[in-house]
Amino acid sequence: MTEDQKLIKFQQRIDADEKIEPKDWMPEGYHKTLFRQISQHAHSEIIGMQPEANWVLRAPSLRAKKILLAKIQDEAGHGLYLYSAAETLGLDRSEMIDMLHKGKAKYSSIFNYPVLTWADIGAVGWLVDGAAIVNQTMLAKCSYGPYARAMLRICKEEGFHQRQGYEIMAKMMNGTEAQKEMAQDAMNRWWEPSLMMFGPHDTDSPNSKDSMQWKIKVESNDRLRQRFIDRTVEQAHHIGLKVPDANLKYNKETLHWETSDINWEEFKNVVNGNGPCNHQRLSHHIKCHNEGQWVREAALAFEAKQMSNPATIK
Ligand code: BYC
Repeated sequence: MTEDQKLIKFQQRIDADEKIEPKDWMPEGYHKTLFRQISQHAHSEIIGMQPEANWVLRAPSLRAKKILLAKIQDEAGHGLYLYSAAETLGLDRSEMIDMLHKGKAKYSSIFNYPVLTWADIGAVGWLVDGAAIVNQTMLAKCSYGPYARAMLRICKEEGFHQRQGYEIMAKMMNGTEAQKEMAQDAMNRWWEPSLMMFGPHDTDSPNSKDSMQWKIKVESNDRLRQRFIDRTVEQAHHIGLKVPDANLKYNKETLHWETSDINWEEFKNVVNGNGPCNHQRLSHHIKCHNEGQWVREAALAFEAKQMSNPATIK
């Protein structure tokens, strides 16, 4: 088969909603885009543990601490599924981590903002995981089998994460004036960064055309962002939170909430490494990775010992 024929056949499989599996032929661009997105997604899950981990020791009750710990462990699991999905494309996890440390791979902009109060933990669960669910429910229909399958499990867990965040916010909005102010302040700081998670407008998104043709993404950045806005504005109003946008308006014809445009300068700045916590997040990751070198070496030595003595393999 010529290269052109392979391309036509590949697109026919995509159009017929067949899943592409690791050993199948795929165009170089498909491989590259998938690898970029899945590895970026994996890094986001792992870096995203940092702001929440800072609050484990400060959680206001044993119940809150247990829930937060379980959530953070879930995020680690998501990172591992995603690194495994990315590894099916031929690079191993250590290479991906090296790319992250050298600034050649990104992670989600949202994790470069500080988590200042307990209400921020609520806002992260409710808004950040809420935005992630909208995006990932779409990615569960992605044409690449390992990524789509990883998403199914991740989405189930994100549903719990979103609800625990909303519960924190609802409790605070039912509390003292100081707690209400704290919840509103967290909402004010996390609303716009959450909208940025969906990426640039469709017209400014260089990867969308190919990604949509290949069904890596099956819905556009703006469409998903609008879905998140419509859901979340109602949830905010339900517990008495104000959406921090003077131009927020319900359009009775389109049946959608309209918002101000996003501060794209800030988005670019954060994505390019100049957000409030970029340096802190990456240097912490590098430090922990280096400190964990002995664990990786011990695991390899153990594996080598097991392999050299098959009788010990259970
Ligand atoms: N942040 O052409 P576009 C979680 C980049 S973790 C940073 O639209 P694409 C959680 C984009 O990479 C879940 N960069 O790109 C964990 C591209 O640059 P490059 C996080 C962004 O890929 C712990 C350029 O901008 N979710 O839930 O078609 C605790 C142009 O964009 C961002 C994911 O990672 C951004 N927000 O679409 C709590 C979802 N947006 O690479 C919670 C997986 C855009 O060409 N990723 N860029 O240099 C995706 O779905 C897609 O990659 C995006 C962007 C929708 C984000």
